[in-house]
Amino acid sequence: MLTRRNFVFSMTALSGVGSVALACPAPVSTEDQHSILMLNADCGDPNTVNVFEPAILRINVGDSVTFIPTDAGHNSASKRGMIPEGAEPWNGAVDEALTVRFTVPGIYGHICVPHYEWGMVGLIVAGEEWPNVEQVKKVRHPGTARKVFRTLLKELEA
Ligand SMILES: [Cu+2]
Repeated sequence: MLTRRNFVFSMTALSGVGSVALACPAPVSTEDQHSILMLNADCGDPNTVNVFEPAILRINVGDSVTFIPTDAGHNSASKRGMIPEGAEPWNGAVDEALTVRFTVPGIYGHICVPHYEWGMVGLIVAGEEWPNVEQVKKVRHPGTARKVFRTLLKELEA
């Protein structure tokens, strides 16, 4: 399990090594348990701030995902209109880990409430059938979230 202490340690260990990219811990995944890190900056691109890592996560129906508060100030909440019919919405507390199990196939859009309009959003895709894909595309978003969701959906369908 990833802890804040591990993360701080790895940051410290790498400081002074020159221009190494941000020391981002890899999200831990087992067969049916996955994690999404909530970060202040993208690991590969420090200019992209406030991100879910990974931004797109594909899982099997029935798998669980834990949102991990690697950096402070973030949460994950399902976006209204962007989860399949019959699925349970979620709204995690800022700075707290939250585990959600995905029992309904489809696409799930989620947002960080404090950074939604700045584009801190992501997609979780459960299973190979996406009954709600057209519905998901119709949802409107403020600011940068619009562009990021559009990019993620394009990536997903590519
Ligand atoms: Cu955030």
